[in-house]
Amino acid sequence: MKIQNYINGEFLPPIANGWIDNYNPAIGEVYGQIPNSTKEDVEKAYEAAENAFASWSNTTLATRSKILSKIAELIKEKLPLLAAAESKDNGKPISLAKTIDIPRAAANFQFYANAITQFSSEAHESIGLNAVNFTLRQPIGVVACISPWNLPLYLFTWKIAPAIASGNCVVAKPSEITPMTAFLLAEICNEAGLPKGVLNIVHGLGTTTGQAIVEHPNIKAISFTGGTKTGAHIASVAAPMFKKLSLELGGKNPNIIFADCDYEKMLATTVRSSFANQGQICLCGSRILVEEKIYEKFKKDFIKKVSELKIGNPSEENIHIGALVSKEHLEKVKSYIDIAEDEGGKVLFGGNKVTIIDCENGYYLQPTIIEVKSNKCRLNQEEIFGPVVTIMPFKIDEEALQLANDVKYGLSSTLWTNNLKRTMQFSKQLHTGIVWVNTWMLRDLRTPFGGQKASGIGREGGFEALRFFTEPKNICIQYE
Ligand code: TXE
Repeated sequence: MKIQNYINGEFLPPIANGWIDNYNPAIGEVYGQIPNSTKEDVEKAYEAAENAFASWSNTTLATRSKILSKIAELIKEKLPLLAAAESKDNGKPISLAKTIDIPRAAANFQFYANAITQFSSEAHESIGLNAVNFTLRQPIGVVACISPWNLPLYLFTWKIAPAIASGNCVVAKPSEITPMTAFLLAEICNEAGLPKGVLNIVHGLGTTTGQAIVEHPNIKAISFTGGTKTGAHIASVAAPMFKKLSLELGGKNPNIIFADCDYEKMLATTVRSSFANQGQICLCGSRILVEEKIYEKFKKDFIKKVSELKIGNPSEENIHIGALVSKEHLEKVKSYIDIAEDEGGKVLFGGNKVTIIDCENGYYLQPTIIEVKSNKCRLNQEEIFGPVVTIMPFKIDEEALQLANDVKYGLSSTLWTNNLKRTMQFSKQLHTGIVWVNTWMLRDLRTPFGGQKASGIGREGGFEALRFFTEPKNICIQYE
């Protein structure tokens, strides 16, 4: 099947007729093709967006809200189709796509359908000067949304929904590795009555299509989620043009476990936070730090639980771990396991590729637990982004905090303790954008979402995203 670009409400092939193969990671076979769009396609998408802007930015909030709600409704209606497409494209268990990815994509639209009707700006009265200031928050114009392959529709819609809710028109690019649900979303947008040109989706490689979007002089803001290296590159291209940037990048998140925690809840959640979506979530807790007192017990119990996870064909309902997203990614993740021993680490569980009957060429890897001696090793410093976690013990709070913060990344952290004083001390001193205490991945869409340090700049979510996608303008009126 050939996916098409979505420009000005129409489905179009790429102008230069360049195509890329699309793989099904569960079986390692090509099952379709996607456009490798060039600068010309991006220009066409930009022009459609630019033409739609005057009208869309003047559309009432009630109308915008209604259209976004309709999109949410249609996503829910088509959940089985979208979940199957996501699982096939990405390799994730169908159960995960059905319960997390697709419901969240609908929730993103529903949330911003409501949020835009509640968004407000400030007024400042300059007392004694007979003046009043108010802030106009106007849409930026044509903006770009570029998203990755790990949570394809979930992250694509997390950007698009606030961008269009606040009156912008969008040129968007999903990952070339997982383009299918973005393509299906385009059909939904037409069905929901989204006016032509408000959302335009161009498919293609990061280095061609993505680069053309980032370089476009009139695309004034870029919301990007992806690798830290790509984020740095995009920032270097965008900075001289003074584009507004929101970058949600990689993580190397600590999962800090104290002996006084609710042990069973911690254990069950830690299995999830380590291996959900084959460990391919930027929020996964890939460095597990355990208080020495319970280290040996935790090690034994954790290995046992992880050994019970079922790896298999992602289209089957009862599996926990599906395929990694691509052959290249599988090799990258495996290369970290291969250096474990040289780095003084010991593989406690897993470490091997897995062959699944009838899916012999799929990209399967065992969930892998590696015990490390130091936080300085590459396994603990670099984002692996797969089903690989490291564990190491610590003795006291200060040591745990120091280890937790001793990485270049700062996206999220998880803390397991029932001590309130410790909770507050860690919450204040952890250098991450998100701190989960006695839970993981509990998301309230109103909260600011994003990272510190090499995990990015800016925040998504809630009104933060609406602020990002609008330009504040100070109006100062003096009166007699
Ligand atoms: O991501 P890329 P990749 C991390 C993870 C992974 C690594 C590389 O560690 O192993 O990044 O993954 C588009 N201009 N994360 O290479 O390339 C690209 O087409 C404009 C963490 O797959 O960053 C895709 O749409 N766009 C992350 C998007 O950027 C460009 C999730 C992300 O792809 C571009 C994914 C360019 N020059 C990977 N180059 C997270 N934070 O959740 C690429 N793209």
